[in-house]
Amino acid sequence: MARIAKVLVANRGEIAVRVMRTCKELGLKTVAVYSEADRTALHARFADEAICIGPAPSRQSYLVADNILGAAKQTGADAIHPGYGFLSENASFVRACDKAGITFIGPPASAMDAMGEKTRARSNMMKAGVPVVPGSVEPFKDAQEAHAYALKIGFPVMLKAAGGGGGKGMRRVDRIEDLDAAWRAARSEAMSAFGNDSVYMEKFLDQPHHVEIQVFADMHGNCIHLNERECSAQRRNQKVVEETPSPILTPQMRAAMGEVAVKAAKAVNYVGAGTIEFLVDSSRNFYFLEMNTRLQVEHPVTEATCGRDLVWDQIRVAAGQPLGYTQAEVELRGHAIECRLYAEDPRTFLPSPGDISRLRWPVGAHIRIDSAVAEGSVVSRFYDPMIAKLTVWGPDRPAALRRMREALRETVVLGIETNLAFHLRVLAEPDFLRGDFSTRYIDVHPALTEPVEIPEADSQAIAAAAAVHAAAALGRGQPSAADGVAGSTGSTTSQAADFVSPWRRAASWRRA
Ligand code: MV4
Repeated sequence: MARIAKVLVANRGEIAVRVMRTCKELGLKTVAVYSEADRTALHARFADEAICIGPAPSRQSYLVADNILGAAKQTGADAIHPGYGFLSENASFVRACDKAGITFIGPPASAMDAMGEKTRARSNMMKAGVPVVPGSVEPFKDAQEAHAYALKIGFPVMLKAAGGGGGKGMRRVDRIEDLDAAWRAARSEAMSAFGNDSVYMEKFLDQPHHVEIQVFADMHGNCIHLNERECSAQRRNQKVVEETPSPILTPQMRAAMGEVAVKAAKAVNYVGAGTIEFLVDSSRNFYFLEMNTRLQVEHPVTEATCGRDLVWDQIRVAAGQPLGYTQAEVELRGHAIECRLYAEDPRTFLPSPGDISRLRWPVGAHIRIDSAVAEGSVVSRFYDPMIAKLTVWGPDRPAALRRMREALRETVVLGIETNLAFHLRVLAEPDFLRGDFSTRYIDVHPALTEPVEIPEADSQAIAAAAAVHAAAALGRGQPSAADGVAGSTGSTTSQAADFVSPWRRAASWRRA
């Protein structure tokens, strides 16, 4: 049984803060690491101790295993939580932790190896009796082989990089005459993304759903699942909205997918929190896509419906304790939705770094904010532009959707551009409200991402109006004139609430 008393969080931003919160609840000491660009970042200030691990670029700081291990030794941390991204799925880092006698809060290196490469993962899953997307087991030696295989399984096909997931090195091919060009493109993209130009082939699935199952295993042979997350609302391989339960799953399908996910995790002797991603086709067949051997960004929706703290469970399992609950005890209560708030230009979807001049989060029952920014924070161009996650829970899907809409309407982020208005559009879009969407959802609803003409609004007035709205929601009535509202927005709460209409509050949607 490993002793864990001090946890170093090898990450930044919202996930670093989120992990530290649980550590504090457990009475564990926390160590933050930060780059020179993050000297004043919230995650560094949130920890008991903070160590600078290098210059702003992640390659010189958050991705340098030696610097992180050095910080752990210097501070006497006995465990490292990697968060997501960065070193979280790096098997050599896990081995380095093992060698240094530091507990890695995550799966063993061997499980990462077994799931890291897509072709290896597929062949491991096939051996275990887990359904995988039909296609080749091995990468092809040359274009000739790819041709022959495509003719065998029939078009359309998907060329995919063997080296890694996330949509890089992926090409849909509809006709034989397009195969050579796609083959070359996939290989070169795979090379630059993963340093490995191996490419294999799958049958193309049309408008699949992306449904993933949360799994959890301990060192004592217990392995369970905590239901699914529906992640079909994505743009360019970036998730924007996630929810659980999935609107397309029946209890029978949930049980079947859960059972397969547990089988997949057991086949690689998994320990800790993991996610089995599936593609679900229009006939509701489901296929293993890949395994994420980490805690995921969207874990709060699972926590909201299962009533568990997954980081707490991760720490206990890493310390060698049993999971402590059985499959039969896993709950699925109500419905939870997460919206990812990105600092991005609403027209180009390019990151929009800058200084946050005004910030107001929604308040209320069953609303959760995971964020590591505050008024005055700088959103750095060096890192992921996700600035927060809004998660709401409701007794059912319509209730959760209503709560999310109101939560978004209470949210104010000024100084940078965000996708707040995009989220409000999704939450008003009929197909989404019906739960009728696949991974092509955003592509087939171009109106969601069209710019809208809004009047130039005064940022001070908008923030003040939001304060009125929030005060009214809390039943505190009118704020004083000192809050700067009366003169600019009129004096009734209804007008003030009106003034914070989605388009205006997204003041970042400036006139094009
Ligand atoms: C597919 C597919 C259709 N058929 N594979 C995209 C990300 C990568 N992890 C796998 N992806 C896909 N693989 C076959 N054989 C469609 C996608 C896909 C997708 C998958 C999950 C979530 C969003 C997506 C958006 C577009 C395409």
